[in-house]
Amino acid sequence: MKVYDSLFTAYQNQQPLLAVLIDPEKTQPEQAVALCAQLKETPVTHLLVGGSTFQGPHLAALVLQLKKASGLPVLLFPGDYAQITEAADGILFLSLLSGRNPEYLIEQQVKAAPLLHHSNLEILPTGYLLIESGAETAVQRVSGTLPLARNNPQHAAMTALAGQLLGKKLIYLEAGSGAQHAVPLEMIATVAQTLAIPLIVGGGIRSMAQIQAAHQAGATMVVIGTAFEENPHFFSAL
Ligand code: 1GP
Repeated sequence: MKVYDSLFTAYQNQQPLLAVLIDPEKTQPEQAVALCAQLKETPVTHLLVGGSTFQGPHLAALVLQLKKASGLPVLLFPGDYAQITEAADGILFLSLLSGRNPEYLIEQQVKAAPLLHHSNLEILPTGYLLIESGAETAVQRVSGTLPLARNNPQHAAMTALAGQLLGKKLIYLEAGSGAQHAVPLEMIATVAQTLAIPLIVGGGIRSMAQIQAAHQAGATMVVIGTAFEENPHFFSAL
């Protein structure tokens, strides 16, 4: 089954998905086997690969090793169009709908288009919403955009709905990697109730209780980056 079909089936069946974000800036291909060994017999269902600032040459090798060692679908989560490789199963083709910087609304996508034109990558059009989380995050700094207010779930829901109406297949609520505060549960619930497409939630989630709460609020997929980077046993301890 294609990746999006399986995501949509999970959404329809309210089956919780759990993704690990691997930052290629901090991970070498040789580390993939040991890293994936920590994910065996855990609830992890997908791997995302990407970062705000990565420009290095080893992306394809890393993705190939992760695919081989984990057996899980690997999706690109690029901070820049340079982070595209055919080695992955698919790409979250992001548009930063919370921001008002044309570079991340459409320019990066135009630069990516020739790379994706004849590609075999599964393309998953994704509305990406940055949510205020306490302090400035890398996404905010790199994109030069302001996040949406965390105390206005209705505005986040309408921004997400606009994304769905524009044809996005996924919405990603992002507090930012290492965020002080994760996306508020009330906001997850309001957005999820508004949408008819799967919702991804990440940033600042550091415990099983938070993962479960995000799923219960309506996230189809929860993304964990920092908690696993800091503790390789994070998932096996779940
Ligand atoms: C970042 O949502 C992801 O895009 C993961 O965030 O590193 O805080 O888990 P953390």
